[in-house]
Amino acid sequence: ALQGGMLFPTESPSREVKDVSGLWSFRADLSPERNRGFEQHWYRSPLAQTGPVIDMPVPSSYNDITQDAKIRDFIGWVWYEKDVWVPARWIQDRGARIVLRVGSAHYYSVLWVNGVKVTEHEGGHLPFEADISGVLRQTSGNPCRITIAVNNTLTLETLPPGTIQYMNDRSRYPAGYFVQNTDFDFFNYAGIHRPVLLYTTPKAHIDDISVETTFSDNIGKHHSRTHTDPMSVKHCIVTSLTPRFVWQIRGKGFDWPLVVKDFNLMKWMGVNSFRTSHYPYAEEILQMADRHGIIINVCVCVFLRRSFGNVSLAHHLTVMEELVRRDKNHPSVVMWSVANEPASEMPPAGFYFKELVSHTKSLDSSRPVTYITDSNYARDQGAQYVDVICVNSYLSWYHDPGHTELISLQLNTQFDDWYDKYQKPIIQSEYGADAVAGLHSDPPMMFTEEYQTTVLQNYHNVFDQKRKEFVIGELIWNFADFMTAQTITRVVGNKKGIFTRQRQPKAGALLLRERYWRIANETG
Ligand code: GCB
Repeated sequence: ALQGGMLFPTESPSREVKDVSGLWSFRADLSPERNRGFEQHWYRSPLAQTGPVIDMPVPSSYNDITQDAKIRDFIGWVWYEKDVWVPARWIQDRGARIVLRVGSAHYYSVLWVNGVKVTEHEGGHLPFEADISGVLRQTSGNPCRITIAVNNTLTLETLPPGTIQYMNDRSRYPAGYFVQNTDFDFFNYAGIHRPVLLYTTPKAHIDDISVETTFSDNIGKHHSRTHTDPMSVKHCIVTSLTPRFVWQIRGKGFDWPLVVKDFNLMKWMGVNSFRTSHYPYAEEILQMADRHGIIINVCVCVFLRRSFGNVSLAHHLTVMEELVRRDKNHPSVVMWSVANEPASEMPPAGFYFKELVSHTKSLDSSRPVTYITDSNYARDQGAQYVDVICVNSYLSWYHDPGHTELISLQLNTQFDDWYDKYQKPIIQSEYGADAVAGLHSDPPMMFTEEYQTTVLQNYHNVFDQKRKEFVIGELIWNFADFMTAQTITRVVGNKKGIFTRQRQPKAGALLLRERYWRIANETG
């Protein structure tokens, strides 16, 4: 079990917060073993003394900041460093506890203060912190030097998982050549993605709070029910979509203008819900959702394609603990999702999801738990344990490309199969088609705006029938285009957005806008 709470740092008469984000010094460890930084103890002295450094903004992914493809595609340890002034009164006040907190860094992080290691953390999207009062008071002087080493390597034991593949054919690859393989399609952006804060609390302080709300109506505004009747979720998610907070230049770095723009776009469209599809979003985004009455399905991880071993299960349980600890008090959070598109037809998946779902319920018995499946209903091993069945499908895209006339039949079959087997409410958690903005054809062809809207329209016709029965929600994939790894199936990224990466609407956005407002008016 986790030690202590993870309250969002907020200023108060007894607590101060100092944001030390901004410009940091940076170096990628390009040595063949990626281990020179640790061998040469780069944390012991200022980073500029052990080699060249460049400017790196925090928060931001480092990948798109420079003109160097080696940095864009880097796998391994990168080193960040910043000198910060800690207010003298914090040091002198022996009753003050001084904490260093990182909102998130992808994926594995080690932190030093004045050369002394203060913590390490595994996991790319949740906060971690260390009490540095002792170190600051022992190590002499100001300013204080913060060093953070971050490693983005993904293995079968990480969430999301990946594999490192060494290419040993010397006639085709130089010695030591390796690639990072992943099963997910978003670019593996890396670095310090959310603000770095110093904050104080008194030594005697409240460490954690659990808000418990009772459920008094069927609208789904209340997040924290004492028991969960899955069917009571009905009507709470009607129209929704999946934003991806991945923008140009800053990658996955937290960015207020983008967050506010995206909420404005969601309100303009009449969206009442979104899904943090593949990893936990920043707490600031959850706070925005609380304030604007938009509900969220929070997901912890994506694409468990091959690893259902004990090591990954143990880590997955820990990440669920970190997620629930961080997000349990947000009224906007209505459901926990433990995974996206796992290989849930593999035999070990049954045990894995039984453990994962029951553990999550033991952490929070008030919210439904789900995972998102793209498996066949007959082979899926985990749906028996979830409260709501969430299905992704890409009819007339990855199957029967070009044949939108098949959507109606195939989608009806999809829903009926799942419902006949489980009698549980169903959410269409992804559907859509790539559209390169500005590409047109009539009759529609794949990759044009017309094709995307035709796919959506065909799905919507079925949703409108099934909504009267057991389909309780629909989430378009995707809110906006986003960057992916370079592959032959992606044209400078995934273009299934209804907005471009620059947040301009394609025809699909207007179609959905009309639909969401109409449904909102119909259902009040
Ligand atoms: C999915 C995944 C999502 C992909 C999408 C696609 O099922 O959940 O991460 O981006 O399909 O476009 O292929």
